[in-house]
Amino acid sequence: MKHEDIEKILAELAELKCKTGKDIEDARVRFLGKKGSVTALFDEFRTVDKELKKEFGRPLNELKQAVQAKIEELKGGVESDGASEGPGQDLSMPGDSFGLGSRHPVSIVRQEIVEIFRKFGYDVAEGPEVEDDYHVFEALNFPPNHPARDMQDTFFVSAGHPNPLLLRTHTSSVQVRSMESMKVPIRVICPGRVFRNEAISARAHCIFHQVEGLYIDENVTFADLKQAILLFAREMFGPETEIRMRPSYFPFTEPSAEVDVSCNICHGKGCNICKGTGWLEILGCGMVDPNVLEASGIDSKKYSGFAFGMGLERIAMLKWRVNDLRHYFENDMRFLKEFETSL
Ligand code: 2U9
Repeated sequence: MKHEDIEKILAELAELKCKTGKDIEDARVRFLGKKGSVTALFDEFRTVDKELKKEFGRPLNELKQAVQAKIEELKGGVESDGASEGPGQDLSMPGDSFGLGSRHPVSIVRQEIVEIFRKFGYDVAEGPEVEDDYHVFEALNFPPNHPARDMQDTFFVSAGHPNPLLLRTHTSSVQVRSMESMKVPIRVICPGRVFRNEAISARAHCIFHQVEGLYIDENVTFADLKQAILLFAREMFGPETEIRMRPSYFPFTEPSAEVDVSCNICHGKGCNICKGTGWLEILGCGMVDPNVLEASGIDSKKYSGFAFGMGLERIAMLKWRVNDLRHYFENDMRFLKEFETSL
């Protein structure tokens, strides 16, 4: 990638003259179309190393803006080219363009995670955000008086019913539906939006996104879980990544664990990102509790399984070192534009 490539296009742009709407559209395609010269530079940009990204990110974005501005300016200047049906109307004029925009960082990490598990042979499943108590709590072994079932923690849509409707607090309800509808072996990954009645702060939000996974077959062991998580962590955070597991508790898995990855910033030496520990927490997991298998009609004597879950905002915060969760929900263009080249 060279600065001359950018300058050449800028020179071409300065010389650009268009008589008709068609000329403008042709010019737009020449610069910004799928095979356009600016698009080609953005494609090349994706493959260059970090240092060059720093050097070329801003000039490339400025180039794109200059082309878009010039096209808009030309559109304001041309007169009807005679192809119009009535006086003062040129139906061949292209519509106003709104620019391409870019993917949201949470969407970028979701796609990355889903692609990794798709490679491992997992299907992708989605389910309703408004769920019933049975699929969110009952089938997942939550006792009747568990705090998550309280109005303090969960948004209820309808109450005073034996199986009230509520906004799902995790995507585990989607895996329950997969267990009901699919035949074992089941390998499924469930990305989605979840809701919890939390006060909004830098570290918590009432809406966030999860990816959860479930694997059920004969003879699935904790060793399989550990290997799946290790392979995922190395695909996601780099081949040198190590994992460690700490015992934990969830109503739906037994035994349960929280998983940390080695900090890829200080490589275990301790820095302010990993708070001096050398480790970063990324997900929770465990062996599916036999009660959960039985509730969905799966014979827990014949089959076993593992499950895991992670918060996407948390992973995105670690990936881009963003220290306030609220940035992901405010749609401030200055924040979103930072991810224009991370497609
Ligand atoms: C079924 C059985 C078991 C899903 C799991 C976790 C552990 C977990 C949290 C990570 C951060 C939620 O986003 S978070 O707050 N999740 O730690 N989730 S095991 O277990 C299941 C799911 C479905 C049928």
